[in-house]
Amino acid sequence: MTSYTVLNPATEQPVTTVSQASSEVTDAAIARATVAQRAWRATPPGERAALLRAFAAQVDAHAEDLAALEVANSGHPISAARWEAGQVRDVLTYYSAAPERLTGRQIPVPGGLDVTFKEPVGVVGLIVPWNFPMPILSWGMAPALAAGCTVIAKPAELTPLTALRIGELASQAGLPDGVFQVLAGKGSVVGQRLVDHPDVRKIVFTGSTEVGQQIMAGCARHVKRLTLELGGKSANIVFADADIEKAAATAPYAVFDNAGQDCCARSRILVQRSAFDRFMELLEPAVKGVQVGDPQSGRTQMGPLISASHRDNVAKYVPDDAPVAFRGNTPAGPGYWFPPTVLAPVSVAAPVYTEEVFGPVVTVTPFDDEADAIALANDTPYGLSGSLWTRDVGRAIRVARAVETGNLSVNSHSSVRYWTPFGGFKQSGLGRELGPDALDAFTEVKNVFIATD
Ligand code: TAP
Repeated sequence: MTSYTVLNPATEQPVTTVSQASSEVTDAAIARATVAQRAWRATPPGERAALLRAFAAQVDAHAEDLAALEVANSGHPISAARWEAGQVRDVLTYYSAAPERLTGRQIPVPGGLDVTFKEPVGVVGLIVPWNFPMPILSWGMAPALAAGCTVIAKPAELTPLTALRIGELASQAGLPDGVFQVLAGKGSVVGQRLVDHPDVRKIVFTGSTEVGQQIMAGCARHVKRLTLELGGKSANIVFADADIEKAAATAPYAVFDNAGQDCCARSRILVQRSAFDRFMELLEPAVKGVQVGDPQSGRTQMGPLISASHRDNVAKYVPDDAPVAFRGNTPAGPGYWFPPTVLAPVSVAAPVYTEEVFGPVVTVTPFDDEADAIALANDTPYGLSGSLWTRDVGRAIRVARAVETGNLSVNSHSSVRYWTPFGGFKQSGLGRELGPDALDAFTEVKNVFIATD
């Protein structure tokens, strides 16, 4: 086995060293998961539900440790990391109700009785990115387990610590051996093996569109079930009739949350021309007021970027001659810091406007009318998230229906709610996670006809 030294992105100091699984170790885990799945799907629904509730209780009891681990591994501010650990508990609790509600249908047919069953797809490979290690793990893990699937999770190489700990908590909660396994390792080794192995029946992948395309091609060879949650370049559309103060005050949270390393980041702010100057006046103090610094402090709102190489990628979008309208601050000393940065005016052909930066960089662009706003918002291969601000209810509904995106908030900067479906249009992904129908992605419909004549 090889090993990987995890660095704290706020201090650049080693945190710990983690063993990385090989292809052979991955095969052994798949074999365990395949055997475990037969017993797990046969476990009475009430028992599966109770085990998921016990798992949620373990996460709750260790939420503070999990949050501290994420602060050290990912540099997330402690308040955000606490929310993330709570999200794992809440998502497990939400889906713990599902095993006992996994009902099929009875369909009227001549000559007999027709019923459908929702059968678990089997072993699920869950490939997780580094930006939200805990929530994204839970969005795939909890409904898959509830459906009667077994799960092998592969966290990102950079951020394995909370996933490994959650794997231990699953065992402590009493989940049988092989039902939920976490394999730290490289995407090109562990992730690729999960995609290529015929006994893994479904892949849930969250990450870049580029790797998602490769995974889709790999899954096609086995006609393997696949959910893809990919990149984004979402718009925050502000009409002149909106509550401009609120739109400007919340715009930094809509894009600088997790230092902009957020697939839902509204990294293109579009403002109606007549309100543009007023919006910029209000945005400047909001951006300069973002508290960037020690992730362990309860006052910190934004931490560092994940790595030195990622900071270099982000910095390429803001060269020395970039049109910086204003920017926030960063601490001096070690850490992969990048200040919240607002660019305007920016050409709609510029890479910073068209590409996913995945850092705390936002462009602000004026638009003339509703049609112009919709055209600008849709002028991207992505379609994951977005916000729009207006006091006109008719316009809110018209524009929300016209923007090609999977998740949209009106007069709000919020993104993901585990009670509601989440996923992307266009190159932002395939399929939906979360919400009441999430188990559809982990079950196959079986139709059975019973002759009565
Ligand atoms: P990627 O580089 O695509 O990596 C994502 C995961 O895939 C990692 O665990 C990675 O492992 C693994 N991987 C890499 N190559 C693989 C291969 N050939 N086969 C199987 N697995 C492979 O993305 P990232 O840089 O970690 O995350 C940032 C991206 O994720 C952004 O584009 C962001 O928008 C997107 N994202 C989307 C969402 C949703 S919900 N739509 C949420 C969060 C992030 P290693 O880390 O070991 O390479």
